[in-house]
Amino acid sequence: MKIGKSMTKPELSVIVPTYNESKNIETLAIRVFDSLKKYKINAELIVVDDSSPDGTAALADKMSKDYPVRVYVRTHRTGPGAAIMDGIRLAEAPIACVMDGDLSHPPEALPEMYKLIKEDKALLVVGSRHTKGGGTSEWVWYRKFFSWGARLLGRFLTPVIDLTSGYFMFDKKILEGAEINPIGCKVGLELMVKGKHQGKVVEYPIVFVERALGESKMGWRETRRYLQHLIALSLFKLSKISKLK
Ligand SMILES: Nc1nc2c(ncn2[C@@H]2O[C@H](COP(=O)(O)OP(=O)(O)O)[C@@H](O)[C@H]2O)c(=O)[nH]1
Ligand SMILES: [Mg+2]
Repeated sequence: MKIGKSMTKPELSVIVPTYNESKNIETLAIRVFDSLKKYKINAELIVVDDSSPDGTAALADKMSKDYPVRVYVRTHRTGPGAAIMDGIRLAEAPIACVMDGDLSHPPEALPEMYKLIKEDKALLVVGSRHTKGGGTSEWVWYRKFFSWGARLLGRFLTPVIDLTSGYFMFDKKILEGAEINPIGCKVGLELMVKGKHQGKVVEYPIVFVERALGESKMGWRETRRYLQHLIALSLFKLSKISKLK
């Protein structure tokens, strides 16, 4: 589906990949624009939907009558990573943010994250569950274990503690001259490792809220892609180190 142009040039593009988020998308849009309006930040919301059967795209499109929402519908479901990359390509603002559509990532953090970039304190801001003030709602032991394992595996790729966070904002300058092609959904990790951020990366504390409505779509496929992604990023890192020698 074609996507229109924004009416006025936004300062911030918020990108949300969606698959069956009809129970969350309206609340998400309202909370995003409410939180940004208080600080007079002119933003657009880009919903990248993989033809969800539950009508997420139609609901998001309805929101576009009242809010600067643009909807891009992909005909093939190739996963959140590819959807996010499409969203980044479509973003019209100089600063872009990626967040989940299930209300796990608090939109109320957007203004502070934005300020860090605007005030030149960061080129990449990661919404972090593992920095002082951040957290998660109570997780079952195996989820904690997998999350810990996923972070441990990526430890030598980046100093960022919450390296698997799906909530991140960046100045689009960090894409210039960088070859960004993530395997799987960890686009944030790809930017941490390959983005031209000159080390200006800040973790901003967020409390991750468990999805209340709808279902999680993450499974073994994304886990496998994550492992492949770690291998690709490790090779990238090693090739950079050997070039320096
Ligand atoms: N466009 C698109 N979005 C997806 C797909 N799978 C998941 N998502 C979205 O990606 C975000 C994170 O997915 P979620 O199921 O909440 O993963 P979890 O938080 O790891 O359980 C949500 O906004 C989902 O709607 C997909 O195949 N295509
Ligand atoms: Mg989720």
